[in-house]
Order: sequence, then C-alpha cells, then structure tokens
Amino acid sequence: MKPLVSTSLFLLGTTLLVECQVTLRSCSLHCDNSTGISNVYLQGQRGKKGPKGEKGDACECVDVTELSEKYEKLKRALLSRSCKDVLPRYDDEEGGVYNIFPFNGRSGIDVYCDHVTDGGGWLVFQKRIDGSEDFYRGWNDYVNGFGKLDGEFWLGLEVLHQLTKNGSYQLRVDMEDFDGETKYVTYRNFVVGPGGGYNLTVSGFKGNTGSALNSGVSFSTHDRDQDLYGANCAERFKGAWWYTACHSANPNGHYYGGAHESYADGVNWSSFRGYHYSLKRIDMKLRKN
Ligand SMILES: *[C@@H]1O[C@H](CO)[C@@H](O)[C@H](O)[C@H]1NC(C)=O
Ligand SMILES: *[C@@H]1O[C@H](CO)[C@@H](O)[C@H](O)[C@H]1NC(C)=O
Ligand SMILES: *[C@@H]1O[C@H](CO)[C@@H](O)[C@H](O)[C@H]1NC(C)=O
Ligand SMILES: CC(=O)N[C@H]1CO[C@H](CO)[C@@H](O)[C@@H]1O
Ligand SMILES: [Ca+2]
Repeated sequence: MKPLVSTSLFLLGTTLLVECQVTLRSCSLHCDNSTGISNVYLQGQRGKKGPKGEKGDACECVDVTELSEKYEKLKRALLSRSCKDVLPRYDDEEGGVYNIFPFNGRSGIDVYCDHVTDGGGWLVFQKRIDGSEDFYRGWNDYVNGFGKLDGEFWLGLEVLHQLTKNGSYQLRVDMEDFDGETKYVTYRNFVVGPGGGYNLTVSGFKGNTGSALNSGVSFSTHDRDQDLYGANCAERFKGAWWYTACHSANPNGHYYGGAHESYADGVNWSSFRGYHYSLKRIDMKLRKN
C-alpha cells in the first residue's frame, strides 16, 4: 500500500482547475445572453494581436459540457482533502476506494470512503469481513499497512498518526455477529500519537455496546511488546492492538468465524459477544469533526 502520488500531477491539476474556473466565470453570462441556450457556456479566447488589429472576442460560445465534466472530476480529485469531500460515483454507492489529498496537496493517499454510515464521510482504516487477510503480522506491517482496500485491510499506524495529529477526527467502530445483530461505538476525539508508541488517545464515548479502548497506551505487535502486561499480549491473543493487560476488544485477532473454544484471541468485542465469539464483520473508521 504505497500512499504517495506524484506532486506534479497535483500541480498540473491545480493549474487546469484555475483556468477552468476563470474561463467559466468570466464568459458564462455573456454566452447565456447571446445564445439563449443554457447548456452552452463560453470559452475564453485571446484578442488578435497587431498594431491596430481588431480586438478579438473575449469569449467564444462553445459547448463545454465535456470541459465541465472534466472540471468536476478534477475538482473532486483535487479538493478532496478527506472522505467528507468525496462524492459517490453513482447514486447508491455505499463506499469505495478514493484518492484523497489530506496533507496540503503534498501527496495523495488511496483510502476506502464509507458514504452511508451515519451520513457518510468516513475514512475506513481497518476492516474484517471474511477472514481472507492474515492479520497476525509484525510491527512494520502495522506501521505501513497491509491488505486490500476493497477487501480486508489495515491502513497503517503512520498514516493514522499523520491524519489525526491535529486532533480533529472522531472514531467509529461498527460490528456485526453471525446472527445479523449490529453494534457501534463512537469516540468524539481520536488521536494516534507519533511513531515509536503510536499511543492512542480517545474521549467522548457513545454507542450501543461498551467501550473497549484505553487512552495513553502504545500499540503492540507480537514482535514489539509495548503492552502493560508481563507476557506478550499480541502473541497470546493472536492480534495487534493498543493492548493494556490485555484487552476488552481484539479487532485484529484471529478470524474464527463465530464461536470458539479458545479464550479471547478472536475478533472479539467483549461487551458485545464476549471473549469466545469472533465477529463476522468489524470496521474502524474516522471522520473529520
Ligand atoms: C445579460 O442580459 C441581462 C438582461 O437582459 C443584462 O442585464 C446583462 O447586462 C446581460 N449581460 C451581459 C454580459 O451581456
Ligand atoms: C495540522 O496543523 C498544521 C498547523 O496548524 C497544518 O500545517 C497541517 O496542515 C495540519 N495537518 C492536517 C492533516 O490537517
Ligand atoms: C506512550 O504510552 C506509554 C505507555 O504505554 C508511555 O510510557 C509513553 O510515555 C507514551 N508516549 C507518548 C509520546 O505519549
Ligand atoms: C470486559 C468484558 O466485558 N469482558 C467480558 C467478555 O466476555 C465474557 C464472556 O461473555 C464476559 O464474561 C466478560 O465479562
Ligand atoms: Ca508485555
């Protein structure tokens, strides 16, 4: 999952965008008046050069439907700083992979945007749906991200830190068991601290099942034990998480697909289905406040 996209594409796009805007604004009135056709707009044209040459028309009336479409696409691509700015590609699209520019245009990242949950605008950073991806992975994978954005994935701790460091994001977790029952929790504030610990800060809990996140703890993987327990929580519970000693939820645990004998090492949200039940679906997402 390479988050970087070329800067030159962004600059080129911005230039096109500005030209488009100027052209459409300065000429549209004149064009509407002279043609009386609403679907036709104007395109700017230079006046002819020459000592006392006739002045060229400032505007020429052309059908710029195509230009307008390109403009809309560009605008979407370039002005999408978060999933909140992204427009669905078609009417009932529930979500999809989009390239957004959250970091002042410096680079774009591919993310999965959820358009439907609680009004949409969510950037999904973790998803389990079918057990197709291996989540029992080491530190580097959790820092950089892994999986497929249109399937199961973990977006990466570093991106989470870069996105949330200004403290302007909320967190939401949605889950579903194999009986079709769903639960959710939200935290009004969600920050992932800088590398090393990638410490979690959450506050402002709401939801229809219990909270399971603790502020002030570092992230742990089986090869990087930063938990608050004598032994290795990630190893014991086959996951990677902001473990304390050890957890009340294990969203990155083993995907058993329902009930299991073993203790607390599945995709568990303890207050929902306890430590012996591995959920069908869970996803974690953030949205700009
Ligand atoms: C367009 O027509 C309106 C009303 O007829 C007029 O007030 C306006 O000045 C015209 N604009 C241009 C750019 O010709
Ligand atoms: C965070 O804030 C700094 C300083 O106010 C700003 O330069 C930066 O673009 C912000 N980053 C994000 C991701 O909003
Ligand atoms: C992160 O949390 C750990 C405890 O898990 C603490 O020792 C450390 O100081 C924290 N780091 C930061 C940058 O807050
Ligand atoms: C912290 C917590 O809620 N733990 C629960 C996890 O699930 C088991 C089994 O249902 C409960 O006994 C625990 O109380
Ligand atoms: Ca430990």
